[in-house]
Amino acid sequence: MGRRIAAFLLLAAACAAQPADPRLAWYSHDKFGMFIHWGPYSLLAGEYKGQRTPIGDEAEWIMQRFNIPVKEYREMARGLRPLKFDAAEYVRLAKAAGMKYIVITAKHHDGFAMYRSKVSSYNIADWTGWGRDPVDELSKECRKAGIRFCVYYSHREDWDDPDGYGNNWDYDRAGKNFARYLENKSKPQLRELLTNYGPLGLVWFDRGMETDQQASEFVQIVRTLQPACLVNGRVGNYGHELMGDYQNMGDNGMPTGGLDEYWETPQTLNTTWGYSKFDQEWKTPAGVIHRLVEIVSKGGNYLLNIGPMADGVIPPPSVAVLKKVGAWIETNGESIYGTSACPAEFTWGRCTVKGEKVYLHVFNWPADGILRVSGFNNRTRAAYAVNNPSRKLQVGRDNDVITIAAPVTGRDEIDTVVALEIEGRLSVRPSLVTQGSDVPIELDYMRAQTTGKAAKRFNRDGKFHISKWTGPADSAAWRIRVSQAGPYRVRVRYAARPTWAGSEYRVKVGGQLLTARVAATGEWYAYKTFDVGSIDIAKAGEYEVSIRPVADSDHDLMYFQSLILEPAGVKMMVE
Ligand code: FHN
Repeated sequence: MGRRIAAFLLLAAACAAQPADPRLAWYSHDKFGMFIHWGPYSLLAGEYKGQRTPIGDEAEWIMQRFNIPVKEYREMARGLRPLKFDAAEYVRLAKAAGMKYIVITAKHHDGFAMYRSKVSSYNIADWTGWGRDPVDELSKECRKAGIRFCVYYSHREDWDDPDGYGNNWDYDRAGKNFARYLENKSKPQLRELLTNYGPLGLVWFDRGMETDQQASEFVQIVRTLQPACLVNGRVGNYGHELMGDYQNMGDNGMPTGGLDEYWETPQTLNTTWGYSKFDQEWKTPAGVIHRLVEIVSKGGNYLLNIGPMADGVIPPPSVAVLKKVGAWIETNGESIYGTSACPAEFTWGRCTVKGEKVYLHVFNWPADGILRVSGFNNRTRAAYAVNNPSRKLQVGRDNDVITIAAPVTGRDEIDTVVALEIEGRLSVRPSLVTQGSDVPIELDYMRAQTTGKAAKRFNRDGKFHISKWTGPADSAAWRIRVSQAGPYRVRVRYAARPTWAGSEYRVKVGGQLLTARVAATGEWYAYKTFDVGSIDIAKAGEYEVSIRPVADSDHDLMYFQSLILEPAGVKMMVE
């Protein structure tokens, strides 16, 4: 092994980690939360005057989908008297499912408050004559049970308020005063939620905000009234930099690999968030467990939604699925809570890491019953199935591959978790990017090893990139195996804001260096591909490739997407 490659392996072990923010400690430990979408739309249950919201559509959007007049929707909402609502039952279910936090819609886009609000009488306690406050009841039951209580608040969208965003069928868009909506309803209601329900784990904003200034005012209200309370990424404009404490994937979204930041994906148990009597497309317990493991193995949190019916009853199929998920977690929870991402993928499943243990999640046992784990540099101590820790499994090595003999009995058909005890912290060999014949080598952000502050991130516009790098210690690097010697064009694909233009960066391929200056591409995420120069690869073999800023600065180098090595004579399509 060449000296350069060996140095790179050391670098890989020290790849960039999430910054440890103590406010996020509970969040990164807990991993699994319950999302609840509940409001007057649950009464309509996906049907308005014989028209249905189709499967795959969102039943909580029914007011907007059918342009239901405010007056009519308000009358309908009077009928929301959830006589069977039992907050303790909700919390028991979350606990039984292994969920550690609950986020309930305190106000969704229809503008109806699901708590007793002094700001607007259009709320469940006063408007319906029911007189109870489910947010209050839930917050108290959560506290008793040790579950973190959190609220969802749609801060921009409001189809009921003449000045709110989204209702252009009852209200003339041109006549709206959005700032007045923010001052008169949205901010005061947020203050109520932060004042009347004890400590909140987090506030979950949705649909972004028009300007950074407006978004930062919402963040500020949370920071002032409850400094420990977290704010999700959707508080801010989706097209701009993160303003909250962690990133949200798109609805039901999943990144292709691990990210170097805190993130969460909101997903739902069927295909709608609010209750629809038509939608019976429930995920299976295996589907939920595999998603949970995939999310945790990529360093994220799973916020899984239920949509209670108008009477307060949670649809029985969701209860059944969640209880089965909980039974698996009851046995295997140590492989989920408090773990961190595992940067390796296997044909048989995934892995999570805690201290000197790697949890191997086996979704499909190989036919010969031998689990093969490649890519780990560590020596091993022992292995056992988490559901039967006293019976040690045989561990061997076949060159670089760790082999573990499957337990003969007690395999879990959804996910058998094998704990592999290793010496020291997990060190994973970075994957080798191998060149196909005569094709460009594309080194993307996801396969990079990041160092220093450089971080793989979600850009909230639905794409991913590397950012946060401001100096020479922050880099992205790859190991490649080149099969074709000769000249190569080097191109870099990135987005850069106007104020970042002119910063120098350096691309290194083996011992060859190229230096270039960043060009502005637009205000935010306008990715473009730039030619950096050419290099000569004298012979086929393994090389290290890296990119980093040349000097320290007070801003990001770029939003990096990929580095492309293009053999001379092979043309790539670039935008
Ligand atoms: O529009 C909403 C939708 O109704 C639901 O609340 C989801 C949950 O993440 N968020 C929205 C759009 O992203």
